[in-house]
Amino acid sequence: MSVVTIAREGEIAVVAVNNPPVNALGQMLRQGLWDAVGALDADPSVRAVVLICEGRTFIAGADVTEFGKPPVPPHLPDLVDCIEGAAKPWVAAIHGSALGGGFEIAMGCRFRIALDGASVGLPEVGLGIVPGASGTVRTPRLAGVEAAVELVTSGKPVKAAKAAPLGLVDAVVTGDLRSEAISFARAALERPLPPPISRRPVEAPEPGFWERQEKAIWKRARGEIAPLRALACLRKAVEADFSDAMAFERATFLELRSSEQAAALRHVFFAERAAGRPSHLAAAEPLPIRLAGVVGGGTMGAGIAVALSDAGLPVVLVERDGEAVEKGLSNIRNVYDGAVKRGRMTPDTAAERLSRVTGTTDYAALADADLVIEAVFEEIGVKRAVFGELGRICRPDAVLATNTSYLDPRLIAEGLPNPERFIGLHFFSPANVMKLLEIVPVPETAPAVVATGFALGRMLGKIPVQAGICEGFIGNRILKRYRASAEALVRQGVAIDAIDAAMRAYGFAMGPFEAQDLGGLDIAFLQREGARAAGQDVAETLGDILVRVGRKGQKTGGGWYDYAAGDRTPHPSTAVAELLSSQINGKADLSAKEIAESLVGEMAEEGAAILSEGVARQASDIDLVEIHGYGFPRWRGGPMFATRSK
Ligand code: 3H9
Repeated sequence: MSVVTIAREGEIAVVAVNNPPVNALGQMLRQGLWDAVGALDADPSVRAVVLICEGRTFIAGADVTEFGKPPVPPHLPDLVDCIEGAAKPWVAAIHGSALGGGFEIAMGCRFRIALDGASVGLPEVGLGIVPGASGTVRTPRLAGVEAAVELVTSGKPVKAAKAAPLGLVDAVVTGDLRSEAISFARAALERPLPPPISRRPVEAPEPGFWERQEKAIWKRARGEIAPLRALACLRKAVEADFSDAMAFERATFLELRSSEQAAALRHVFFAERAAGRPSHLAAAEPLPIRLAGVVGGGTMGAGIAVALSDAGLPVVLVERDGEAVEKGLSNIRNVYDGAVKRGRMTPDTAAERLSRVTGTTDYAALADADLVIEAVFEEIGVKRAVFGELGRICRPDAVLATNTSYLDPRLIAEGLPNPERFIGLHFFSPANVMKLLEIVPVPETAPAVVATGFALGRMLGKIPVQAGICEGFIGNRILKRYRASAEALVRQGVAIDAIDAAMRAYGFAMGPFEAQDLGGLDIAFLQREGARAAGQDVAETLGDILVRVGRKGQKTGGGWYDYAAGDRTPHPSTAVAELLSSQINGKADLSAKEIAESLVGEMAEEGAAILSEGVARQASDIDLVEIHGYGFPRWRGGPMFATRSK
């Protein structure tokens, strides 16, 4: 079947694109559209053209799978020019998303109308590139410099309702898009046509605008190059003429397309899309989830309840007594209040989502739940008692999940009737925000239950990754190695703040020691103490030395660093230097690059061990865990990608 077909509605031609799954602009589609312009220009009975797409979305952009290959004509910028230069006006009829090259094609059209709920955007910076078919040059001419800078440098799509007042689309319609677009085209023919976007003037911003933007983007980007390069293209679009700006954009696009950062971001793009639908579960049918339960209303349980309610599920929250139920519900309320305060949610939406959660002390309320997630205190006896109750009360086919971080799920499940419905679902705090979900089956877990874990991940908008059983699963095991390796550098005489600064320069928001001060050193300490009490041989860490004198992090006024009261700025601590002096041998002189390479290398080495033991199914899963759970810079592609032999 052809990827482009042409139909007629009187004097209006309707060009329909059908290139599943997302109508990406592969060579065949570009050629098809190019030929359509020629054919319709040559047909005197056609007065206007509607461009519409089949399937789930308008054109979602260039075909990213073509990026590693030599470009084949017709090139996208030429196609956009060709549509713009057509003798008849084209109207882009947008549903789903018009993204990247898709929105650039829409800007080649004389008009853009969008279905209510559709979005438009230029997400290229997320792929380590800049728009390469006039996105940086036409957008400021269409919607002004400020809107263009926001759209291009953030990469975030905007919904039609917001796009219309910005001038990105001419009209928002409801109902049947095809007939609305045909009516729009007919009406447009009755009026003088607006000039093509390339010929519209662009107003320069006020003095200092570019410098301010550059500073803000530089700070946000933390080493990511595409947003700053995109800003440079936008500036050129305002300060040079159209064709010079196009040449500048094209050169920047081609340079970045073959950059290491773009390769890393493409790797993450495809890994994320593959994550939700693992091939080994292709034959397993997920179980339906209509009613969910959460046991435990602490920070983690409340966050999980919010995530479930946000996805539209009714949630039963079970706690051990009335006071704990109230506390759990108030934890949930606080999350929604915070979202309203920050303008992320309307009060009505927050109230509706809150009302989907009911609190109780009675396990019987879980009798009809399809899924129950246990998020109680990390202690084996407490968790087993919960599953004792769940085994008694819940339907035999209900999926029962533990949110343990460190305990062995096999021990938690011991004695549970129908253990094939048991699974570990490891959320990351705050559970309603963090994208990562580690899915940890026990040997008995049925494939359909594992598939249900993945389906839940998709439902909650998370990145689900399957992990095998070992201490810390994938993420916390690598975290442990990372922290131990950072401590080893301190023992060799590398300064604590030099290590943190090196990891920030690498792209992390925080270094390993600052991060521990923020989260508290005591949790990992207690865990080590627990293992020691159980007879395990756990070596004394530098962190242990600090916690033993009460330095648990910011909450105690000091950890690896000192803090002034009410201020989160870390100050290197002479007290810590004294406490640790007997542990430090030498004065290693490593550059920031050497420090980061050493620590990322350690993470990757642990990752390799995890892979060889079968704890992770593929290297890209480890990268996703680090990016979505531990702040690894996305544009580095994750530790496995960053250290792969090239
Ligand atoms: C660009 O346009 C550059 C230009 O400025 C200049 C060029 C000269 N290419 O996400 P989903 C696949 S850069 C190839 O699960 P959804 C995806 O891998 C591009 N394939 O669907 C998956 O494959 P599979 C700028 C693509 O409904 C399938 O489609 N555009 C592309 O949840 C379904 O994907 C973007 O960055 C692509 N461009 O979401 C848009 N996009 O089934 C990226 C998707 O084999 N795309 N695939 O696993 C998206 O954001 C989402 O796919 C979208 C649909 C919102 C459209």
